Amino acid sequence: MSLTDQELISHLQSIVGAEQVITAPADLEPYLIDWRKRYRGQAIAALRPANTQEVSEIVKLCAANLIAIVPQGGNTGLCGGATPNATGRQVVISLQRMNKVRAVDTSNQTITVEAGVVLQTLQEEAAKADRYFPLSLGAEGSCMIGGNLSTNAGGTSVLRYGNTRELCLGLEVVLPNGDILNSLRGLRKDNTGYDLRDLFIGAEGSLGIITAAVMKLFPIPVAQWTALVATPSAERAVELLNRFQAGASAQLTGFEMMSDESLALLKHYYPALASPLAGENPYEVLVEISDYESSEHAMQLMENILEGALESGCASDAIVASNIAQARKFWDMREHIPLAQADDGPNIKHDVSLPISAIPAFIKTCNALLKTKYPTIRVINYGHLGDGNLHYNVAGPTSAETESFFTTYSKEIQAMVYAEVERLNGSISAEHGVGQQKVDYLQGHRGNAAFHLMQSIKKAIDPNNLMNPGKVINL
Ligand code: FAD
Ligand code: 2HG
Ligand code: ZN
Repeated sequence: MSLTDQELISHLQSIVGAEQVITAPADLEPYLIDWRKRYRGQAIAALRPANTQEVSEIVKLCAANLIAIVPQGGNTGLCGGATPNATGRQVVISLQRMNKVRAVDTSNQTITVEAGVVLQTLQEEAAKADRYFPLSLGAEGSCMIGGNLSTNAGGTSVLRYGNTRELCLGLEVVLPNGDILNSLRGLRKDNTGYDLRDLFIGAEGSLGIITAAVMKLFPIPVAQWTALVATPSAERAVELLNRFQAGASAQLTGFEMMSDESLALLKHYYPALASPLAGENPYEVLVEISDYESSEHAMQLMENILEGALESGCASDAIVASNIAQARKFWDMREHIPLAQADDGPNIKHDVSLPISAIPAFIKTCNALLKTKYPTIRVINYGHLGDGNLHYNVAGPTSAETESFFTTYSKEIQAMVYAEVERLNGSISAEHGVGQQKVDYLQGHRGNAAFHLMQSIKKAIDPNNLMNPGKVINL
C-alpha cells in the first residue's frame, strides 16, 4: 500500500530532520522555479540531506514508493533541468548542505569535495592550498560542483583545461535504487572495465545523484595578462584566435568573443561596464594569457601577438589591462552579458557548438535568415570562440516586446537556427545541457542509434524512471 503524503513526509523527516523537509509554500518557492524564471513546477517537498547516507536513505524510500526525484544544486542551470514538473508528485533533493571539502592532496594535485560545494568556494579552497582550480563561469558564486558535473559545464577556460568532465577523476553517486557507487580514488589511469564515472557526468541528474567528486588541481600561473581586442568581423576573430593559438599555445587560457549588439545591451544595462575601446566594433574579443615563467615573459608574448594582429588587420584596436582591477573589469564585461539579457526580458537561447572554422558562416547565414523574416529582431551573440561555442541568443525588437516575441516565435526561430547547426555539423547544446528545454530535440539531433542506446542505458540504471524524469531523454 502506498504512503499518504503526510506519511511520506514524516518518514523523510525521520531521515533528514524535520527542519530539512521544506513544505511551507514560501520556503519551497525558490526550489520550484529556475534562474531564468522560464520553468515553474510543484513538489511534495524540498529535502536538504546532510550526507551521502541520508541521500541514499531518501532515494530508497522514494524508490519503494515510486516517488520521482529532482536533484538540485545552485539552481543556475539554463535548461530547466533542476525544476520539478507540474504534477506536484516529485521531491527536490537539494545538495546545498553537503558542502564539505573532504580532502586536499597537493602531491596528487586533487581535491575531494561534496557535491554542494559552491564553485567559487572550490576555487578559493584550491588557492588556500596554493593550487589552481580552473573551472570558471559567470554563475560561479552560486552554482555547485555537483551541478557543474551534472551539466558538464564549460565556462571560460575550456580551451586550456577542458570541460568539467576533463577536470574530474572520480565520483561518489547515489544510484536510483539507493546504492552508493564509489570511485573516489583520484586515479589518472584506471582501465578496469566500463567507465561508469563518465556516464553520470553530463547526465543532468537523470541517472543518479552525485554526492562527491575528486577534482584535479593545477599549479597557480605566475602571471596572467588580459587584453580587450577589437576585430572587424567574425572571420577576422577566428584569424585572431589562430594567431594566439600559434603564438601562445597552452598559455592561451581565455578567448571570448562579444558582438556589437551584445556590447550595446551591456552598455544599456550596465553603463559602468561599457567597452573602453573606441567606436562601435563589430566584435570585441577578451584574450587571456597565463604564464608559468614571469610577468614580463607573458607581457612580451601578448605584445608580440597583438602587434602582428594589428599589422595584419585581424585586430583593429587593443587595450592590455594594466592591472588586476582592469583585467577584472574586462571579465566583468563578458560575464555581465547574460545578466543584461536577463534584465532585458526573455531571449531565445541557442547554446551551440560548431567547428571553429564554421562559426563565421553560421552567424552570417542565421543573421540573414532571421533578419529577413523578422527585420527588427536583435541577435545577441557572444561566447567561447576558443571552444567553438557560441551563445546565439535571439530577442524581440524591444525590451517591452520580448515576452510576446518569445512566446510566439521561439519554436520557429529555434528550428531555423538548429537546422543551420545540423547543416554545419554542430551541436545544439555545447555546455548548458538538455534539461527540459531541449528534450524534444535530442532524438533528431543525436540520431536513432545514439538515442536508443541512451534510452537503454537510462532504463538499465533507472528502470522506474524516477531520476529527474522528463529531463534529457524521453522514454
Ligand atoms: P542546477 O541548476 O541546480 O542543476 C543543473 C542540472 O544538474 C539539473 O538537471 C539538476 O537536476 C542536475 N544536478 C544538480 N546537482 C546535481 C547532483 N549533485 N547530482 C545529480 N544531478 C544534479 N554554464 C556553462 O557551462 N558555462 C557558462 O559559462 C555558464 N555561465 C552562466 C552564467 C550565468 C549568469 C548563469 C545563470 C548560468 C551560467 N551557466 C553556464 C549555466 C549554469 O551555471 C551551469 O549549468 C552550472 O553547471 C549549473 O550548476 P548548478 O549547481 O546551478 O546546477
Ligand atoms: C555565458 O557564457 C553563459 O555567459 C550564459 O554560458 C550564456 O545566457 C547565456 O546564453
Ligand atoms: Zn557560456
